[in-house]
Amino acid sequence: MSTTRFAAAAQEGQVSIVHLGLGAFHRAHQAVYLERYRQRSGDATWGVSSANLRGGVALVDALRNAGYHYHVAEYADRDHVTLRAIGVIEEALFSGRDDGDQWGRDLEALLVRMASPETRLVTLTVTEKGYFLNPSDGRLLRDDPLIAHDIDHPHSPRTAPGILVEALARRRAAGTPAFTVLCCDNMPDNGRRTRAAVVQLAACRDAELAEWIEREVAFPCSMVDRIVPAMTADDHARLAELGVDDPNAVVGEAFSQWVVEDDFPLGRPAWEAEGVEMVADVAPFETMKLRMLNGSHSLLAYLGALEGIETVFDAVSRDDLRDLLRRYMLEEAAPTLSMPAGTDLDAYADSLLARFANDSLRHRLQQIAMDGSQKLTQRWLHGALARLEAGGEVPCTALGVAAWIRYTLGVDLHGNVYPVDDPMAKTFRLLHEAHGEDPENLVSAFFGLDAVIPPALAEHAGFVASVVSAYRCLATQGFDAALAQLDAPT
Ligand code: NAI
Ligand code: CS2
Repeated sequence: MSTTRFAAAAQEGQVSIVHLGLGAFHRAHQAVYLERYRQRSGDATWGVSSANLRGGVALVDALRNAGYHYHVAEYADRDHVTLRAIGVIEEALFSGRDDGDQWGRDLEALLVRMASPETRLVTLTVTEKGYFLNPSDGRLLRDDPLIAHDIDHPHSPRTAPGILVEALARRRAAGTPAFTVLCCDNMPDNGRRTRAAVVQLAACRDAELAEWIEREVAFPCSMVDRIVPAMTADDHARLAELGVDDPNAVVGEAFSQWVVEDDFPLGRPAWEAEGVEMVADVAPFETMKLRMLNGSHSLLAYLGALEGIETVFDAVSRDDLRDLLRRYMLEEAAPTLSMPAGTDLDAYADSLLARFANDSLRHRLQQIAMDGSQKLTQRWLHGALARLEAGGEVPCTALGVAAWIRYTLGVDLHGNVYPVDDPMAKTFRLLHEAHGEDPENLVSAFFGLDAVIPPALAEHAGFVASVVSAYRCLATQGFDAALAQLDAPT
C-alpha cells in the first residue's frame, strides 16, 4: 500500500465562509481545497463555520469533540491513498430537529455568524431537494410544510432558503454588504436556481427585500466533481489499518474538479493553484458532468439495484453494463452538449468509466438511487428531449426511465424489498397501487408527474412507447432481456 500523508495547517483560522450541509462531500471536496490553499499560501482568513440543517447533530458534536479536525482518504485505487488531516473547519453548528423534536439548537449562532461583516461567502451542499424547487420549472414549493413554516415564521427558519433570506435581511437592516452565495450541489444552473429559491421566498416576506437580494447578492454557478460515497464500517476499518481512528473521516476518489463562475464581490480565496478552475461560463461543464457522469450513475443505480447489484464497481465490472454506459454517454448524452473547442467527449467518457472502476470505493447504488425525482430531470430528461427534437433516438434513456419507475415499487426483480428514499415516495407507491399491473397506465401516470417529466417529453409518443415496452420487458422477462431488447429492431 502506498500512503502519502499531509498534516493540517498549523495556523488558527478566521471564519469568512459559512457552509450549509456538513455532509461527506463538503468535507472531502471544498474543505480539502481550502486546507490546501491555507497550507500553500499561509492565508488563514478563509476558515469555515459549517452547519447541519437536517439530521447529523451527532456529527456536529463529534467534530466539536475532535477540535474540528478530521481526515480525508483520497484513493486513486486500492493500493494508492493520500491521507489528509483537515483543520479549516473552525466551528460546527446544528440547526435541524433533534431527537427531542426541538428545532434550531444553534440557529441564532448560525444567523449571527452569517450576518457578521466577517462572513463574505456562504456555500451549500444540502442535496438537490434542499432548495425546495419544482425540478422541471424551478418554482418554489410553497406548499411544502417546511417552506410554509418559513413563510409564517421568517425569523426562525428551518430550510436553507429560509436561513439565507433571514441572514440577508439582517445584513440589509444593518447596512452590511451582502455575502456571496455559492451552491455546490448537482443542479443545472445551480447558482441561478439557488437565487430563484431565495428571491421567491423573500418575495413572500417583503418585496423590497427580494429586490435588494436580486440586485445585491451574487450567486455564481459551479460544477463540482469528486465521488465521495457514504462511509461504511469497512471504510473505517481500512483507515484504522493506516493508523487513522477517526469517526469523522471521509473516503473519496483521488480525482477532484471544481469549476466556478468568477463572481465574488466580497472576494474569495486565490485557490486556482489548488486546481479550482475560475471561468466566465460554467454551464457547458455542468451540463456535461450532469448528463454524462451523473446520468450514467443513475442508469447503473436503477438497473443495477433491480438486479441486486450493490456497488458502482460491481456494476461496471459487467461488460453489458459498461457497454450500456458507453452507448448512453456517446450516442445519447454527448450529442446534446455544446462544449468549448478541444473538449474530447470520448476521452471524458473513458475517464468516467475508469473512475467508476476504482476498486477502492464502495459506492452503493442505493445511495445514488435516492431522490430520483430531484435528479432525473437534469441527468436524463432535458437531454433526451433535446436529442429527440434533433431527430435522434434515446433507447438507453428510455430503459433507464423504465428501470426508475420499476425501482420506485421498492421490490427488486428477485423479490428483495428495499426502502425508496425520495420526497415523492408516497406518490410513487400510490401510482403503483393504482396502476401496477398495467404498464401502459402506470407509465402514463408517472409521465403525468410534471414536476419530474418535462411535459414535452411526456407528450412524445415514441418515447412513451419505448418506456412502456422496456418496462414490460423488465417486469416480465427480467434484466438480461431488457438489456438485449435495446438492440431489437423497433
Ligand atoms: P451526505 O448524505 O453526506 O450529506 C447530505 C447533507 O445534506 C447533510 O449535511 C444533510 O444535513 C443535508 N441535507 C439533506 N437534506 C437536506 C434538506 N432538505 N435541507 C437542508 N439540508 C439537507 O451527502 P453528500 O455526499 O455530502 O452529498 C450532498 C450533496 O453534495 C449531493 O446531494 C450533491 O448535490 C453534492 N455532491 C455530492 C457528491 C458525492 O459524491 N457525494 C459529489 C458531487 C456533489
Ligand atoms: C451521485 C453523485 O449520489 C449521486 O447522485 O451521482 O453524488 C456523484 O457521486 C457526484 O456527483 C460525483 O461528482
